[in-house]
Amino acid sequence: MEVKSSACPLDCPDLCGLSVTVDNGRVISVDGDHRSSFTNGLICGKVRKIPEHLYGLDRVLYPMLRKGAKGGGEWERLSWDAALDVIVAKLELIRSRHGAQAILPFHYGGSNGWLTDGALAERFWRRLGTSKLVKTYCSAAATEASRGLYGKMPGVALEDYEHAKLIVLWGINPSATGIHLVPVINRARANGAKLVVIDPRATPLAHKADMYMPIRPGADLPVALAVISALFERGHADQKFLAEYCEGADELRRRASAWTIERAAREAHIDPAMLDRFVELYAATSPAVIRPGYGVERNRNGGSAIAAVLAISAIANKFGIRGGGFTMANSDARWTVTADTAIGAEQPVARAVNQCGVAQALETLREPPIECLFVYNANPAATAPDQRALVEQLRREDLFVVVHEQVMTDTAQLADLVLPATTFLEHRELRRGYGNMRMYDSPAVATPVGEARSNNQLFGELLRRFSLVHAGDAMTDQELVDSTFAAGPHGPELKRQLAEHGIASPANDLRPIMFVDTFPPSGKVQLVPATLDRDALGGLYVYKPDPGSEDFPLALISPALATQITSTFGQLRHAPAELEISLADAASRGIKTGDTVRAWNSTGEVLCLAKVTNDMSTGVCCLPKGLWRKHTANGYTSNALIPANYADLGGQGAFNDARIQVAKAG
Ligand SMILES: Nc1nc2c(c(=O)[nH]1)N[C@H]1C(S)=C(S)[C@@H](COP(=O)(O)OP(=O)(O)OC[C@H]3O[C@@H](n4cnc5c(=O)[nH]c(N)nc54)[C@H](O)[C@@H]3O)O[C@H]1N2
Ligand SMILES: Nc1nc2c(c(=O)[nH]1)N[C@H]1C(S)=C(S)[C@@H](COP(=O)(O)OP(=O)(O)OC[C@H]3O[C@@H](n4cnc5c(=O)[nH]c(N)nc54)[C@H](O)[C@@H]3O)O[C@H]1N2
Ligand SMILES: [Mo]
Repeated sequence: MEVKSSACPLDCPDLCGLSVTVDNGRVISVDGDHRSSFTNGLICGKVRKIPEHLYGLDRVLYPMLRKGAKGGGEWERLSWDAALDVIVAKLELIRSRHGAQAILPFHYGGSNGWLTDGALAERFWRRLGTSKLVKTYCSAAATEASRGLYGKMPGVALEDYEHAKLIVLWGINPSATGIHLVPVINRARANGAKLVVIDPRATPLAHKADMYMPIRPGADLPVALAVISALFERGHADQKFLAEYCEGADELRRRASAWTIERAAREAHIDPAMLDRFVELYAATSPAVIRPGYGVERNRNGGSAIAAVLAISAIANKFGIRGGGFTMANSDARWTVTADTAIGAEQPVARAVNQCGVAQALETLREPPIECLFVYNANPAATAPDQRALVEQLRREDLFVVVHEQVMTDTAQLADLVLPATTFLEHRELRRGYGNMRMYDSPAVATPVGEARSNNQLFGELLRRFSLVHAGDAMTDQELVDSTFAAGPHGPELKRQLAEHGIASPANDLRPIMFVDTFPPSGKVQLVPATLDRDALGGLYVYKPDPGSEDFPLALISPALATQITSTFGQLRHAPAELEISLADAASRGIKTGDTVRAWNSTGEVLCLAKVTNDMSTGVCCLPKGLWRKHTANGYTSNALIPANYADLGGQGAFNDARIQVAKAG
């Protein structure tokens, strides 16, 4: 037995250092390590159980070619050589007929590591000249909004929440999605901090909060604007700070002025007296920190809502003190190196395809049509909107679907060709955090299962077979890591820290104080940035009312499960899906816990079990993201109820904006 160091590159803000016990190349157990004081030995239950993912029955072991009908489950085992021959022949044929734009790579953050996400795959697609996937699953609206207001400015370090006297969790559920913040919040509360939670669902921390606002999904914008307006009207705005560090304060004040506390509270279905108390509590307390989560961005108003929430800290000037301000995932503000240098190829002009509209793109794009979908680091059949339409497209005989995967996901099951992928314990990975601001370089610690190959092995081979390797290209993982660190001004320093300590920190302070140690790169906060004002669908800070109708009155949200990372590890879940519904909505429909219910709208239909719970506000239902098709009675999940609509900024998927009806299944 040996104990080896690794780090978790899954899509989670916390980035845990891991200590892995390995026997003869096989992972026996995984535990947290203590290289980072933030994660400090604590890891989640899902990664602790990762041997079940590595060595389970669903693991893809060999390249497999479809026999019989799509999705029929019959496969022919191929050698890697034969599988690569199939890919080359097929891509060459499509390219000769239509050009490379008829090929669409589909990928997201299955692994957030730079060697897996980007690197040789990205170089291959760029040099081949395929259509380009626009990544809009997550943080697209939030990134546009935070960049627009503050530029690449680091926010409050999660460690520093310990110093806050008021913590506002706005559409975020750290008990599931970033567990290391929970003990920090607990310590702050032991020191007298107040906790406010704004969420349509009573999360574990909402139950403990001093103030809990069960907001209507998509109504964050009016609430934030009402807070802004009240801060101005009541003399809580810091005029000196606004004059010195902000532009657009008068214009924001004007746009917010339509939203009184009463009007916003009515729109958001919350208690106006509580919202009023929140304004006074926020104005009176320092340090006060706001942590907006991804619940805020995934609706028609999401970009404007994030912008308005982030503006609140500036209006009242909660900066200038440790633990005061806000935190968004602004990781690339912190690292002076990027994956771009390792990619080493410019993005050519290419047709852009929004990943949240992939079903529609497959259905409607012509000149050229998409004839190959090449999937890796993602499971779109379970994670993209409009699942019914996407599954139909994936079944198309004239669409060649390649899936490079660790396990037989819903997407892999519909593929023409499945290729076995290594996990992060079986390949080297380089990863920086987007919450916990650390970096790890973790070597492979286990022997790959079956014939699994890493993304760089696969795409390196494709680069060679398509004669797309240029002289001097970084090809091996070592060369890719070296070229990453050779580029940035602090690359050598990061490399030195990794070599000496196995962990690296950003060049600037790990825990900067906003507007003391870090400032917006342009010098000023743009409260009504011209770029966003131009780009925001429907206008920046303009509220689009609730899309609920008599036929489809219930808002459907699909937040994260504690037991999975989106759909990752879903093969290990045996429990059927449960649609959470409020007491009032269940009673009026005669629904009890354990009943099979039908949830539907004009996009799709789901048959699953009901769970009646006090945790859901009236008018809101929840069916978590990442469930697999096997978890419901009719093979469709919440994504079948989510139309391919976008938020107002960034082409962000509006996952939490669906409206549905629910009835007891007859
Ligand atoms: N265990 C686990 N951890 C994860 C993930 C996972 O799947 N499982 N996923 C990772 C990824 S990819 C991401 S992006 C992050 C996401 O992490 P979070 O930001 O926590 O996102 P969600 O869980 O989607 O939603 C957070 C909360 O927003 C609420 N919400 C929904 N709609 C609205 C709304 O309109 N307004 C407000 N105010 N709240 C709303 C939900 O009820 C939920 O409690 O977590 C990462 N960490
Ligand atoms: N209903 C609903 N759907 C949502 C959301 C929502 O709020 N509601 N939120 C969205 C969000 S926040 C996100 S981030 C997306 C995530 O959606 P996806 O990007 O599809 O992420 P996962 O479901 O985690 O699937 C990642 C897959 O990549 C594979 N993988 C991991 N590492 C590697 C590797 O090294 N190589 C290869 N080839 N494969 C690998 C894993 O086995 C896994 O099957 O889902 C979105 N979908
Ligand atoms: Mo995400």
